[in-house]
Amino acid sequence: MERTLVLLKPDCVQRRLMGKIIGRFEEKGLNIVAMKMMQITPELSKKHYAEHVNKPFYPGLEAFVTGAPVVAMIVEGLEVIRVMREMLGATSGLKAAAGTIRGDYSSSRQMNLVHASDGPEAAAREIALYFRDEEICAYEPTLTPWMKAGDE
Ligand code: FUP
Repeated sequence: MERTLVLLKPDCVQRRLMGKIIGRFEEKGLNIVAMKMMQITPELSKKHYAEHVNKPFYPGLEAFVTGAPVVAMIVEGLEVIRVMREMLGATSGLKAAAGTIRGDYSSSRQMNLVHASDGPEAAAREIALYFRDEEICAYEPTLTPWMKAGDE
């Protein structure tokens, strides 16, 4: 079982799309094991986007992600890091395939609604940035026997 860090970004909160997008994760059978609404500070933004801090688009990105609350969550599932990235689609909503979350709801590269970790190292780093161990509510969903075979 894998875990990934997902953020419903300020555009998602402001556009009242939180419920729809959380619903897609639930319908897929993914397991949300931590979730909170919070305001990202400039300091946290710089840590989260450390690889982009010196890029020309960073100041606009920081203003955007710190400009309204986000919902941070840890989502658990088989191969969830890849599965979640595929559910989100390409970074730009203009390029993302129809049927993906960004493809269906975003027409922007910056305002692409949702962030998800892009690999196991990023997931571990980002989960530690947003959550303390005691905020994680690991549990065995009662639906598991109807979501996958026992040997999957
Ligand atoms: P992703 O992994 O899909 O979140 O995308 P990246 O790590 O490439 O980019 C991080 C964030 O920077 C994205 F959410 C979108 C934003 N971005 C811009 O605002 N402008 C750009 O030119 C590239 C990325």
